[in-house]
Amino acid sequence: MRKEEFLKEHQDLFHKQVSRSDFPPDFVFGVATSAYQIEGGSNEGGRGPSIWDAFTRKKGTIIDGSNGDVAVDHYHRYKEDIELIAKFGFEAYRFSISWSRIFPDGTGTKVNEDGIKFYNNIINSLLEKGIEPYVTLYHWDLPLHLEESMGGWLNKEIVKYFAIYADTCFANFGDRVKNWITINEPLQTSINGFDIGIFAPGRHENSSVEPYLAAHNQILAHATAVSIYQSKYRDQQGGKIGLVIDCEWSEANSDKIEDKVATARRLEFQLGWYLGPIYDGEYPEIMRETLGDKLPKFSEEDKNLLRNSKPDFIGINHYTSRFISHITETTGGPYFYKAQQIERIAEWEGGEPIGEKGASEWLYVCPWGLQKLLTYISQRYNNIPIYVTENGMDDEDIDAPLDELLDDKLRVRYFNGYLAGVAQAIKNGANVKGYFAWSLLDNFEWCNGYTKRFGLVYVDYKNGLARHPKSSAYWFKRFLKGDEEKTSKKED
Ligand code: GBH
Repeated sequence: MRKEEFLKEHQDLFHKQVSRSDFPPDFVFGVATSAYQIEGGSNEGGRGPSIWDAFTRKKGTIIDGSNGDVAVDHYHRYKEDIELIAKFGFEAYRFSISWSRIFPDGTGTKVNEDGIKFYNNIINSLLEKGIEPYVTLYHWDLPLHLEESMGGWLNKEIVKYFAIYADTCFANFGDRVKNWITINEPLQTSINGFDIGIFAPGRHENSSVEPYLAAHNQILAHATAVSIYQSKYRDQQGGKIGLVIDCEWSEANSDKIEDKVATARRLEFQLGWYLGPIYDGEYPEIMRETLGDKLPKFSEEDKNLLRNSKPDFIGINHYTSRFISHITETTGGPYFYKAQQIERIAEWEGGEPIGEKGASEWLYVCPWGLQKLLTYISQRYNNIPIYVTENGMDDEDIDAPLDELLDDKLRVRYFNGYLAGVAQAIKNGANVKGYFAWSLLDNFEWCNGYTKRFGLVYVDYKNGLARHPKSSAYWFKRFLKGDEEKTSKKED
């Protein structure tokens, strides 16, 4: 791909000054987190263990040997954290509920009232400040008992337990929570959990089968929860429910037909794998052709369920983009990539990186990718309402004077560029309803432990987990409060 030509065609979003007025007035701006990454309090309030508690204890799984036992202690500091969300002017907060705080062994036999109380406190504190809660039911922290006793997502019985858990959350919180997300990034559970094995439960032994089974059961669990919400709660509570898919943008590496086909295939394997069943009642044709019997089948009953449980919106988690080319040699490497026969390229023709690099290996700053992704989803899936439920970048955890650590210039450029991309996608017709920055706080970044920092707010791990807002948090504040504050240079 030739950079000059490409960027001429897809305008350079970094140089647009984006403002709140580029978005519809009812567009929602929020900030996001997830339970295991921030809560800590792992043995408090009756919480049962999750697969991440067990996984982080295995040698070699987490780069710095850390875990989420304390994380950033949001369990005790949620009030302070909600103050921060309010201070920067966010209108919404996306967080996840830890399943094993509600049902310590996951089975739904005994509701843990302390868990209910904890999330009631969070929801009520948010509403007091006028912040709309967006609640994810599952952000990867499966109750350990469900993994150990029955194989977790590999066993179809999990659908039943997820349904009880979801129902319990709707019943307890749905009078105040109007936006529900069933599952976060089922792709990551499938691939990193059951093929590559870098996420809990860390399996890779049967990677030509298990990822597809784990995906299948997540899709059915999602649909069952939607169906419960829509039949039992929606009329009374008046909320909406959807799921969150993660997707990089894929751009063909050349005009060669095989590269274009590989790119389309890649998008089907990321988005279509989940949105296909949910919208069309079936996996994408290319997946069925490629995987044959390895891909589970939906029964008539399943199809009926899928037909009658269409989500109200789709959440998209998006961070980065890649050029894709077709390969014929697929020896070695995770099964998933073999199944797609793709090469994922992070360079322009000539060797320059596809974008500035974040701290994570996989993260390059390419705002045009989000614009293209939103347009693609709108066109491919019948103009469904979309929320960008995560978007952000990370810095390395380094030792430097605090004021330098807090002045996150690249992150400010990232948000400005990606938001300009969202605004452009909306102008071009995409039905985007809201945007959530990832993440409120530096936190436990899964297999990277505390070595990568995605926060708008710096957390000082060496000094009592003190919170220090970064420049990007103040950037959002000015952006969200609009022109009235733009004129005042003062940053409190
Ligand atoms: C999100 O996933 C998660 O929802 C969130 O919890 C997390 O903190 C955030 O990302 C930042 O990582 O090494 O090339 O195989 C985004 C999906 C999953 C993208 C892991 C990168 C590794 C890609 N991410 N993936 S690679």
